[in-house]
Amino acid sequence: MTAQPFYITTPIYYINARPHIGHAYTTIVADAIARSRRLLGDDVLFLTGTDEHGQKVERAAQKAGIEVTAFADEVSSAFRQMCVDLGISNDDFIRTTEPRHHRAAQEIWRRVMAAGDIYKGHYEGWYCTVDEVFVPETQLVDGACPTCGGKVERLQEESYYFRLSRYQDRLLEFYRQLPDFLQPDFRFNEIRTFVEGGLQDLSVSRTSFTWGIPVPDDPRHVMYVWFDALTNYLTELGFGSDDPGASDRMSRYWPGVTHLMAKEITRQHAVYWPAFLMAAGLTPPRRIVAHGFWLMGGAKMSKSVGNVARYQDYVGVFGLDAVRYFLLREMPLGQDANFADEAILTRFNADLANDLGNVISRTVTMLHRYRDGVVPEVAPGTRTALDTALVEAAATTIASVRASYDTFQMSVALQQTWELIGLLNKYIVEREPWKLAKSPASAAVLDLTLYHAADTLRVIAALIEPVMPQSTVRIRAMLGTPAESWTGLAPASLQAGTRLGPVEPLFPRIERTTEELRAMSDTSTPAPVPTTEPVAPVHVPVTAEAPAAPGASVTAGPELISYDDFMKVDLRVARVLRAEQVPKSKKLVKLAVDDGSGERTIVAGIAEAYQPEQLVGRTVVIVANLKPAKLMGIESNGMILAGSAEGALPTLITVDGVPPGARVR
Ligand code: ME8
Repeated sequence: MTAQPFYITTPIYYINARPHIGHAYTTIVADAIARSRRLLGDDVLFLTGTDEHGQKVERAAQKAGIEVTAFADEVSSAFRQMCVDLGISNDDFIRTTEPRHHRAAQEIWRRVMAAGDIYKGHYEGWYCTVDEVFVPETQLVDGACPTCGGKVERLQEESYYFRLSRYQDRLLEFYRQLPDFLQPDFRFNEIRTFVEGGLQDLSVSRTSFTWGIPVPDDPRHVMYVWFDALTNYLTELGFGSDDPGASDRMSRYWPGVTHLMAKEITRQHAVYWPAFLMAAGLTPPRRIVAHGFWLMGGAKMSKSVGNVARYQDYVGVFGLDAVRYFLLREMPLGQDANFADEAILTRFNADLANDLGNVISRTVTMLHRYRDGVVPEVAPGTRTALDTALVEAAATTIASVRASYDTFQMSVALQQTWELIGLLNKYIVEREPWKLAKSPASAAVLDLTLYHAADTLRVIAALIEPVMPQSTVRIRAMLGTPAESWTGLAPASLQAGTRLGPVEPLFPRIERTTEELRAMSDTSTPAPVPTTEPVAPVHVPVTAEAPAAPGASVTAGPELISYDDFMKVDLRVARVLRAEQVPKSKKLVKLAVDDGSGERTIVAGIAEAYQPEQLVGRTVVIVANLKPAKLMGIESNGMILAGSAEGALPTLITVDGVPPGARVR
């Protein structure tokens, strides 16, 4: 089967200021869509770039006291860098100041002119430079721009006009024929209503400044920035060039394009752009997808207003995949969402550290512990209803995630994937592999459980790949499984005998208050170095025994002890002075701790969860009166306490601010 072409674009961003979370969002959404299409075997072309002409940019350069082309180079490169920083898989980055784009914009102008749809006139009216739009007097709100609320200016100049008024019927007919042209539906309805209300001819050139593409044969005029900018989508395909490959590229990728953007520029894309194309004898784009706004403090996050969050700060604190996850999960397509530190922190710790991170470290740790790090064989006919239900849920999730991507509902796709993660967690809790491991008679059920847990994780790793590509690579390294596409993705197909890699913490919990986070993400300060607390660390007794199951029942459980018995255990606060990995041991770390009365050595089984340097300076809790024991030839004097979900890596119990030697009770 030959690959289907799939062309996707972001808006090209104005370079009046640096990129923020809003631009990061659209670019990440486009990236996730592009990646999903590649996983489905499509021939993807993914374009982003910068929109560099117009009065807004010219003024921003003047304000910065920099020559406009140098200003454009500098700010455009910040958007290019954003793509690198965010792991964007764009195939090209276009700048409207490039000669190839000048050629394309002038070519489309000539065609529209030749069709008789551009004529010279005189514009007298209002203009909003922030939005780069002409605002009819009747639409002013208290004398200000109805979109951004900013000041409008009075213009009075000679101008070319595009005969937009001629296109009302053709546009409405086009909309009728493509009922999913603009998503979501309610936005499409707004656009239809706007066009049904009648269209006025559109001013498409300016004479009062020069930072733009000259109008062919009349260089006193520069093209209206939107006429110039929209053409970028064709420039990419070689439109207007004499490149012999251009017509093949045009027929391959046009008109089957998906233009992604936020809602404020749907009119330009769904009304003006199709009309310009019709006038030039070209087919309008196939699809427009309009998402909502990220709000900050209730208002749209905007470069022009200045209430922006820097993506760099959040990537620095949470890591790239976590930011990508948050943005795509938090905003359902078409709706606005609030950008708040609390929400990111909550999602990070709940969805990533607790749900996903835990189930991975649990499963991989148990496979290492109980099956020497090798995926076991499943004996035929041993699957029970519980296993079948998990396999079926994985198959359903694959289908539903694909369907959600088809309609650009990434937030729904992630929700569906997290439901599967929840089911997998339940499956493990129900099976209690740590109990099965204690009885040789349960070996086959344990094999089955570990096999299906690892297999479901393999499916989950594939499903999150478009949004969290780095995490997918890391999960596969732990599972020992190869990259795989979405075309043949199916549950219960993990190869028995696969050797797992070492377990590593994927999303260490972040133990910070939102105030601390706010200070870190303060846009006036440079991006801080990430200092995250590692996830789930364990308690430290190094025994061959599997730890007790969580939530052991009190009635059937161990004997109750008296207060006096409890007080026999001397729990003390200690501070880690030095730490080093015990040679030839995967699990052991040798620690020198200050217990308030002096220094002592403790050997702890936490090497898989912590790097030695992460331990130094930590204030931990130790059992101070444990009989000394020799571990790998080193005498250990005590034990460090940690908690861990069954099968997961340990998290140290820390008591920051309490001095060494203090009693814990
Ligand atoms: O409009 N929430 O460029 P622009 C969500 N050059 N998305 C946001 C956002 C927010 N608060 N702020 C910005 C232009 N965006 C024109 C486009 S295309 C031919 C020309 C994103 O720099 C969103 O994609 O103002 C929005 O549509 C785009 O940035 C606007 O970028």
